[in-house]
Amino acid sequence: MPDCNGNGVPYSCDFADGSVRDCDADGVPDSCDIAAGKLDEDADGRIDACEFARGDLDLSGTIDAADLGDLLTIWDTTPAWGDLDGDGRISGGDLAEILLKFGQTA
Ligand SMILES: [Ca+2]
Ligand SMILES: [Ca+2]
Ligand SMILES: [Ca+2]
Ligand SMILES: [Ca+2]
Repeated sequence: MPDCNGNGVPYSCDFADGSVRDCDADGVPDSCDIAAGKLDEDADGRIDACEFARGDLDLSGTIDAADLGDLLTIWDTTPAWGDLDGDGRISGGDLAEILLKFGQTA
């Protein structure tokens, strides 16, 4: 079994004991995904795509007014991120998701 994070434990065991996250569910620990080139611009150890998917569009760690502003900036477009309900457009469903999570930690 691969052990990309070098802790001597295969991924499957890391997952089993909850010591690693796999927020994008591709079977590779987030830390390894990031090491392999997935974006983590805010360097919090979480793949930015996952944070976007949670609604934290500015990677501040919380869902708040700034994220709402970002959503409105990309309103009615088909960007690579921010489509929280997965319908392919930034629209009312995504706004509802942000409002639902408003004030939460990403
Ligand atoms: Ca992963
Ligand atoms: Ca991040
Ligand atoms: Ca935010
Ligand atoms: Ca959408």
